[in-house]
Amino acid sequence: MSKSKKRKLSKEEPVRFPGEVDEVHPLPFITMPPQPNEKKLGQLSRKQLKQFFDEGYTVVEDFFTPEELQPCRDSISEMVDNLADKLYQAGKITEKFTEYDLFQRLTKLEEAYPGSNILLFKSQKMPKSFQNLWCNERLLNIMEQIIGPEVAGHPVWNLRTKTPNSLAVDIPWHQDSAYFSNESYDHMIATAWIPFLDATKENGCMQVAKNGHRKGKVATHQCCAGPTWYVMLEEEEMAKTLGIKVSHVDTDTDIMTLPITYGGFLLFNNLTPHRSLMNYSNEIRWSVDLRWQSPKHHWGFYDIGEGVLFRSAEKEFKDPDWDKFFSVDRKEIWQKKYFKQKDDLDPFDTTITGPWIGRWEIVNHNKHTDAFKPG
Ligand SMILES: O=C(O)CCC(=O)C(=O)O
Ligand SMILES: [Fe+2]
Repeated sequence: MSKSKKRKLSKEEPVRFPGEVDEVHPLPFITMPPQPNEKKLGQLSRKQLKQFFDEGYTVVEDFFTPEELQPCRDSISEMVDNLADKLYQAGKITEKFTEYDLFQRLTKLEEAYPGSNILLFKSQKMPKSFQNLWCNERLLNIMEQIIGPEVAGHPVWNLRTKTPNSLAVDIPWHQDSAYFSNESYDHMIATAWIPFLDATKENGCMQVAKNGHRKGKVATHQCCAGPTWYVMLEEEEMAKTLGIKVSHVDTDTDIMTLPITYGGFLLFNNLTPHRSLMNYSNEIRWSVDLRWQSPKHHWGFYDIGEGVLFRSAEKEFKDPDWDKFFSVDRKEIWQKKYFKQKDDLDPFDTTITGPWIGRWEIVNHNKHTDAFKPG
C-alpha cells in the first residue's frame, strides 16, 4: 500500500484530504459523565463504564434473552427470503434454497449468484424488530450512562451479511468517524455491535485496538480495501498517530480479539479502531450495529438524514418519530447523490459508493471508487 501518503505540492504543503484535520478532542471520549447513585435496569457496572471510557470498548455479556433477539432473527430470515424471491423472479437463480436455515441460506444464494450478500446489505430497510432493539429500555439506560439523559439514535446502522470466506464483507481496521463527516470528530457516538449467534474467532468476530480513542483523533485512512467500498487504516498509521501497540504475537498489545456469546454485545465509540476477522466457518455471522448520540450534537453524517430522539430530559417522552426518521433512506441517497451513473440503477447492481470515498486518498481503485462522484 502507498507509503507516500502525503504527496508534497511544495515543501511546506502536504496534500490534505478532507478527512484529515489537526485538532484533537480527547475529552468527550475519555470523560465519564456524572453518574446518579441509583442504577437503572440493565446498566453497566462501574468497572465496565470505566473500561469503556478508558480503553474505548467493553463487552456486555448475557444482556438479551433469546426471546428478545428471536424477532430480529425472524426479520433477517424474511429479508433473505425476499431476496431469494427477487433473484428467482428475475431469472438470476434457478432454485430458492428454502430448505436452508438462517445461517446457511444466504451462502447458498451467494454461491448461485455472487454478490447476493452485497445486495442484501445494500437494500436493507429497518424492520420493526430492529426498531424495538434500538430503543430497548435497558440499552437506552446504558446510553444514558454514556451520553447523558438525552439520547437519540444515530442515522447510521447496518445489518452485516457476513457470509463465509467473502472479501466483500471482510471489514478492515477503521474508526467509524472515517466514514462520517468531520462534524462527528468532536463528540461521542456510541455503537452497540450485536451478533445473532456466538461470534467467534473462526466466524469473524470483532477486534478492537484498545486505547485508540484516547488521543481524540481520527487517523489518516485510505480507500478502498481490495474489491470493496471500505476505508482502511494501516496498522503502522494506528501505531504512529494513535499511539497504540499493534503486535499480534506479544501479550503486551492493544489488539483485542473479542468473541461474544449470543445474547451479549460489544460497545465502542466512533474513534475506537476496530475490524472484523475473516469468516472461516461454514455459518453466516449475522450482526447489527446500532448507534446513539446526544441530539444536541450535529449528526456527523453530512446532510444525509437526521437521527431519531429516544429519550428527552425535559419532557415526558412518548414514541420515537419513526415516520420522520424513515422519510429519508440514507442508503438510497448515497447511491443517487454520490454515483456517477445518472439513469436508474439495475436492481442487481452490486456497486456501493458513498460520501466517505471522497474523504481519503484513493490508493486502490475498483468499481466502487470508479463509480464515485463527489456529492
Ligand atoms: O460487523 C463487522 O464486520 C464490522 C462492524 C463495524 O465496523 C461497525 O459496527 O462499525
Ligand atoms: Fe465500524
